[in-house]
Amino acid sequence: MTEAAAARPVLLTGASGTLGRLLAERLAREDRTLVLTDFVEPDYELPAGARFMAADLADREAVLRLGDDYSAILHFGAVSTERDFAEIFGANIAGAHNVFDLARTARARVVFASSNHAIGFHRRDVRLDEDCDLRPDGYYGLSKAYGELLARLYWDKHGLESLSLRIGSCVERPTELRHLSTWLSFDDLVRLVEAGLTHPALGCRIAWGVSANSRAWWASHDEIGTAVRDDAERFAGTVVAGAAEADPVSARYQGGTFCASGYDREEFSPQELFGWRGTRAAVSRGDDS
Ligand code: 15L
Repeated sequence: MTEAAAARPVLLTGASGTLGRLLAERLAREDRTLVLTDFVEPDYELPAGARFMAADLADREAVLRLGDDYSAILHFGAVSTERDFAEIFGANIAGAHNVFDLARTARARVVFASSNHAIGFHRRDVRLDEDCDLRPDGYYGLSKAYGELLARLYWDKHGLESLSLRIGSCVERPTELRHLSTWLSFDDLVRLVEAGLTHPALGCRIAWGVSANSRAWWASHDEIGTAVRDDAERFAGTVVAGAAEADPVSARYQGGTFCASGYDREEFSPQELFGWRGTRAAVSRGDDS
């Protein structure tokens, strides 16, 4: 980013949520102006120099009225759990579209809070790279997959830079077994977002939003994703099994309870979506077993 671009404000959507508050407080700096937005007023004191503008992300006019003078948009506003499609559609799908259009107008880069639920139907015994297949585990995960693809479209067609962070479980400390694999510490979240704001050549990238957990299911290759430091393992003695372990579907897949919500298949879904992949790899190795 040029110096002039760095001096333009940073817009944070979802500023009244838990992660929004954390980011507002931790990213505030003398040389950075934060504009915070949400449909409800923040219930905390705004950091020095920050200002708040209310907007419902589903309301296109309201989003476009937020102005067009931003160097970056941190898009953390969304319905953050599984809900019916209409609710997810407004805030997360129409909302992401509105926010990416605002970014286009502003020529701002986007740091998009994606989620592990975009890939939740991969089995827990499979270790994934960033370029794994999208396997959403509900309408919420589907909306995050949509956001990642929107980022890719706007890069290919409009040159809009973005970082999609596929966030695991961003909580103060791990409390359940699944978190030993999926935990993202608050400090690591701030590191990842700060890297998204300051990286000189962001391009269009996806990074796992997960700490350096010994039991992680996700292998980070991206230089931003590998900058995390914490490890959930130090909490291993204090976590409990949790709801995700009590149900066979939740316990089998990475998305946990989100996978079990509304699940009515008789059998488990197969790990392989494209059977020929295995066949082709075996043939090219000259392996006919
Ligand atoms: C998410 O994306 C959700 O927003 C959060 O509520 C947690 O469920 C988290 O994923 C998780 O997978 O633990």
